[in-house]
Amino acid sequence: MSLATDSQPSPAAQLTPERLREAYRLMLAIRRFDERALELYRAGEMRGTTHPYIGMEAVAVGVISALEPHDYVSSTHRGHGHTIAKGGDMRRMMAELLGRATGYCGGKGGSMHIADMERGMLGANGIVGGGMGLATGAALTAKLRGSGQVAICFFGDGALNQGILHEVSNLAAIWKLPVVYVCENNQYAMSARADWSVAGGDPAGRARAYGIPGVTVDGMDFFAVYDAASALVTRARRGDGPAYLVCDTYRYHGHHAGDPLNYRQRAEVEEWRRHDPIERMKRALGERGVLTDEAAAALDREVQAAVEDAVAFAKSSPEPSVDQLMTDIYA
Ligand SMILES: Cc1ncc(C[n+]2csc(CCOP(=O)(O)OP(=O)(O)O)c2C)c(N)n1
Repeated sequence: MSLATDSQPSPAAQLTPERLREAYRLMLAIRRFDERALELYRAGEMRGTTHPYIGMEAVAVGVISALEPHDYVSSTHRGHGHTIAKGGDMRRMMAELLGRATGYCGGKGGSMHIADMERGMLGANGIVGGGMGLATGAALTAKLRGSGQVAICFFGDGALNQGILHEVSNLAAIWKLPVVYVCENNQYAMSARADWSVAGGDPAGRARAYGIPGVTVDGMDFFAVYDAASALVTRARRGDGPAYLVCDTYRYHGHHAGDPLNYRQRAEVEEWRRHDPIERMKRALGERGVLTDEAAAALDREVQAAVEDAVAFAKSSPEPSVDQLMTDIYA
């Protein structure tokens, strides 16, 4: 479905140089944070695991850049990118990964439970499709309160086949809720290929069953993601209801840090890497005269220093004390 209405410049064409550089910085931050998290896992410094967002940065940043700060986001087990793009604190994230009391969940939740309610980040989620009810519920509250907020529901291609997606899509459509369902089609659910496991061949086409827009974009391209997300968020905010946005993308690394990755061909990985979202963004900003190579390198150094600061903060933080064992639990 095309959302083009007139000959107005695209939303991305209207972004200021500052906002473009900030988007680039956020994409770099996601990559460097997750590269460092992988290193810490391999060095045996992290208990549990982590699901790297590396390769998919244009999706989180493209979509979340189209939001207002008070809008909502629900996440997945692969949640670091969403949290960083929503303005999350890398110190508290890293502390959570390393099980420290200063982490987002007091060190008791780990990578898959990071939430930041003050920033509208409703939480990562170990249950595939678990964010769907959260985002839809948040959109319902926004509608009932008349707050003008929009909710984004990020989920993977594997979650396309969870039953709850049908339930929330139907309710959101009949109640015209301000929610956009963003499918991060990174081609695999663990080792299951999307082109084998997702019936019908066209995930966005499923939106037709609910009478709502379904749009597919190149999820390795910040500008394509931002333009499509802006259009869908705008129509949701003005009361026209939900939509599906499918972003075709790729995870460069394994499903999680310990994945032996014996189910895909090296040539396939190399082909996707040729479309690297960060390199493409850097080139595009260079062509627009918004970011020189020197400025890009300086930003990278700045981001890496911030990640190292987060690691130092985490390592110097205490582990949760024994008296915290029974706090923050329901039963
Ligand atoms: C309800 C449920 N079923 C199965 C799992 C096991 N599981 C964890 S991640 C995953 C694959 C998810 O794939 P996708 O939704 O495409 O997200 P991606 O990992 O590709 O980002 C599965 C099956 C789970 N955590 N929850």
